Amino acid sequence: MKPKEYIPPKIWKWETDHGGPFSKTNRPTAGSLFEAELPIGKHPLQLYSKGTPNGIKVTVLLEELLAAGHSDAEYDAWSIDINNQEQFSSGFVDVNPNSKIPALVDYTTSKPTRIFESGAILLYLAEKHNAFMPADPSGRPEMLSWLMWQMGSAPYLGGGFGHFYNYAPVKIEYAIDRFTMEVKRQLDVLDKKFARSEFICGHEYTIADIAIWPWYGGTVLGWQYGAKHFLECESYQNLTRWAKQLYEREPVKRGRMVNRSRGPEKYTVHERHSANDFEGKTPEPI
Ligand SMILES: N[C@@H](CCC(=O)N[C@@H](CS)C(=O)NCC(=O)O)C(=O)O
Repeated sequence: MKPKEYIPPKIWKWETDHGGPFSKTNRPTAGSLFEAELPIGKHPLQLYSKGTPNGIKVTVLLEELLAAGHSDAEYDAWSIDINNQEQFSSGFVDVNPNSKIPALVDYTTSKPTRIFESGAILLYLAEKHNAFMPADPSGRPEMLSWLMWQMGSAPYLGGGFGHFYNYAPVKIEYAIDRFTMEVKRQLDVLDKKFARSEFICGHEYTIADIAIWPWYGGTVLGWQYGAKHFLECESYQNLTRWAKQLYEREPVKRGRMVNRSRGPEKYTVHERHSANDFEGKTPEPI
């Protein structure tokens, strides 16, 4: 049966319940909804996040920095319950006026520095520590291109495909077709790149890999939207090779556990305040 056609009214009006799991969270206005301070821990970096793909990017990089010996990358990772509107507290909005995780505050600067947008946070941390960037500056444009590619492309995978395939209260063929087409094209872009190159920028592992992995690696490993077979992810063999190769890294495994809110307790480090928080925990196997 075809869904009833929607004729848009002259002016759109916000119904507080449009249906779907995010109907109580999403709103057409910005700004804080209530007064509350953010907690501050003892480390130089304070991360306010959740274990979604955008959050995982940052915790993977922080764990990579610590594993590489950058002890000033020690961080507290606080959990922001985005299903319970904690992203709309006055304290969070001061750090990110866009009310989305992840958001970071660096207390090592003369005045605390706030950073929001996961791509900006990756670049800030990589530049600050001069790590996970191409050793030769001539490689920087390629790395920035893939980092920006990820930031521009993933909303089609998450907000487009993931939303209409997995979350929308009605299955709309037109929307699923449109975003499936685009996501398969993106997966093919990556698969063709990884046929020629170990990492996204060649032989060096950079923040561009770290940005792409939770979204596109997570999709081909079957962690996103239950869509592995629908998208025929088995056919993207080069992308799958790269996704598995990254998940062999201990810091990647650890980063994926931090602030995680779904799945068994043993795979989850709800908040991370020191390396001890991983004790008794185990990464989810592929
Ligand atoms: N472009 C942003 C997107 C961040 C984003 O969409 N975060 C989601 C979780 S993955 C969020 O906080 N959603 C809560 C909301 O929309 O209210 C980034 O990369 O940091």
